[in-house]
Amino acid sequence: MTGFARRDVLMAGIMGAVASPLVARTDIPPSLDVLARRKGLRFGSAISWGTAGADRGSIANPPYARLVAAECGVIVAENEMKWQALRPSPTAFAFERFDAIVAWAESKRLATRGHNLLWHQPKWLPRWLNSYDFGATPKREGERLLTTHIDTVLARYGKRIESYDVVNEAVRPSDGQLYDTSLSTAIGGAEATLDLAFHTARAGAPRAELVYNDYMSWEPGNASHRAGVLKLLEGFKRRGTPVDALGVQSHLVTQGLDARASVTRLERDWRQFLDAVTQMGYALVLTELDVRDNGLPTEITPRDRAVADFTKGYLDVTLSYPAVRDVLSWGLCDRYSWIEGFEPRKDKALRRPTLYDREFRPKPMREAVAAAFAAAPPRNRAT
Ligand code: 9MR
Repeated sequence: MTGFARRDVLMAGIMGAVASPLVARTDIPPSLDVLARRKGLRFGSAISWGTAGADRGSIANPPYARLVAAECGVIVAENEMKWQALRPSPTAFAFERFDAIVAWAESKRLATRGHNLLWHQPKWLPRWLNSYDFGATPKREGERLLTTHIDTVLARYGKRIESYDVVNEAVRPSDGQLYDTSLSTAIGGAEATLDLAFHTARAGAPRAELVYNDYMSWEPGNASHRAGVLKLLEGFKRRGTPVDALGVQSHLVTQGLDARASVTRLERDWRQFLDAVTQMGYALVLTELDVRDNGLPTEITPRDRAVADFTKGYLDVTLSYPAVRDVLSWGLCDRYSWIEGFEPRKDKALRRPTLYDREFRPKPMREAVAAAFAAAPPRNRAT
């Protein structure tokens, strides 16, 4: 099938259009999740909550929700399970939005990943927690707050969520040290706080996959971040902290037009890191794939090509590790990606970080992910 015909068929499905009677159903290209499953992997995406009619990457936006349901086997709430969303105050929980996302996923027979139970940085904790009075027995109060939060979330979702980012981004990229927060100061140290989070999660969800999730990546400038994460993972092993997998966020940054040359340059250090992680016995989950199209021309065709080739190179190397179980993109459509707000391009051209363009048309990056799944070695899935 030509690129155009494939795109039209896929679009017909996503946009809810009536497929042409001339097109046999067998011509519908397999979804990314179907391709992933052939290798024992799963494919998924982030999705948000939103009001009906709002132009957001949400469950209430029909074209976006259809796209996610069509391509994915697993979803993750982009923001709605975070403390900032769930915890308006020390005593309250606000589950409505995350509940709606989990219910939507179940109605589409999609699995849900939980992101996250503790984002270990003051910047990402609710304001009330940063200025909280832990009272006369701060350790006990800090432990009570953290364990109550985790217990409550796990009790509510039980077996409905089988993989959690228990701790998110605890390592400071500049020097590899752990952050401190009001909670960890009260509890008496960052390591003790993270350990408590994982032990509480294991007790509350004994069968769930427990993940430490971070954005140490393969581009230059990440060496101390990677070293810090390795040190943290070694510490977890030494202390018997129940951590099953490393979440490799995979917010990639292109390094210029020659993607092949970039991949060749980056591969060695990346393999060294993944070798170290997997030799410790951790599984790997690619949790937040997207691409910042830096150092690339404004013109769309070469830009999309380089993004796709860089993605393919990254996935080829990373999926060669059978320890990788899931690949999730951080949103599926350029229109709703966080990257535009985070770091706009210097030339003011709109970012193109995901698999589908602003009109929900598949981009070369989608083909790159599909090709990487097709090329990946098969693996056994226990779950
Ligand atoms: O994409 C998310 C954005 O909408 C939020 O404003 C932000 C803060 O909650 O978090 C973004 O998602 C982040 C994820 O939770 C953790 N890894 C980095 C992601 C991009 O910043």
